Amino acid sequence: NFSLEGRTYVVMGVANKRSIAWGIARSLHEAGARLIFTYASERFEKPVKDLVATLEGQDALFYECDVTNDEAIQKTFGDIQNDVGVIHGLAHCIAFADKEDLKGEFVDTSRDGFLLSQNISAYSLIAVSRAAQPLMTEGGGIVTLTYLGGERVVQNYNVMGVAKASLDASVRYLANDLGKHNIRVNAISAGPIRTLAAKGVGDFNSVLKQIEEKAPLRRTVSQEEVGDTAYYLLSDLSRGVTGEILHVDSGFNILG
Ligand code: 0WD
Repeated sequence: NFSLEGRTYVVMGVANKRSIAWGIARSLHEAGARLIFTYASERFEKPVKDLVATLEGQDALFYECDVTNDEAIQKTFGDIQNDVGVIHGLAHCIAFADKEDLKGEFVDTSRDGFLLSQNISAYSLIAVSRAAQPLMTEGGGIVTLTYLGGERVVQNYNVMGVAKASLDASVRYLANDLGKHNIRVNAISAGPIRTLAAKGVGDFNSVLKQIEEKAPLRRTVSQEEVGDTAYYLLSDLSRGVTGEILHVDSGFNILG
């Protein structure tokens, strides 16, 4: 029985209905999970609540959590602990880089731009994993979202590629630390999907077109497909899997 009935998952990073986090939320909801949503600032409170209201029978909870702020992270997970006690997993769907650093040459990356992208896109996974661990007393799963640009050079992805490389390595070290608590840590390497965050990447349309022309499946992937893979990684279906980077990209990564 791989239902998520009776389980609670934190979903971080729903900005709007196109967000990958929203695809994950819907898959977990359909599997019967109770959901907790966090958003970066008050600005997202109403849009996220309005979206979640469309999930039938979902008794969700909401918290503001800016992942650049350690106190905010502590407070959020402290509040979650008071309100629900145990959680069974977490989906970290958060990244940010300055638009200026997502075009032109990587060699021009500024120190501030580099540190900002590392802070929000990679360090945040470490910080939220540490805060979530005490609430995951029954074991569980942590999933983050990465991209091929962390493994090889993808035009314009630049500073975010290096942040994703750092995120991928963090997944392995976290998996090693948290395994003894029966907590598994994995990443989904998603193919390009049109979202708010993707808008910041220079010439994103040609990235999508390349997938349609060359990927083994000759099509791009959807938020739902990433969502169902997150369901797999957060459920007992994947109970032997940790420290893994699973590509949901129509097979594009296998091409030379
Ligand atoms: O093609 C794509 N779209 C791909 C995205 C391909 C492969 C991976 N990804 C990754 C992204 O790099 C990111 O890690 O998926 C993750 C989710 O990105 P998305 O769904 O493409 O983009 P978007 O809908 O813009 O969500 C990004 C979230 C937003 O959610 P909230 O509700 O929190 O606003 O990241 C959030 C951003 O605001 N975010 C932050 N959240 C908390 N604290 C922060 C912050 N400081 N900064 C950005």
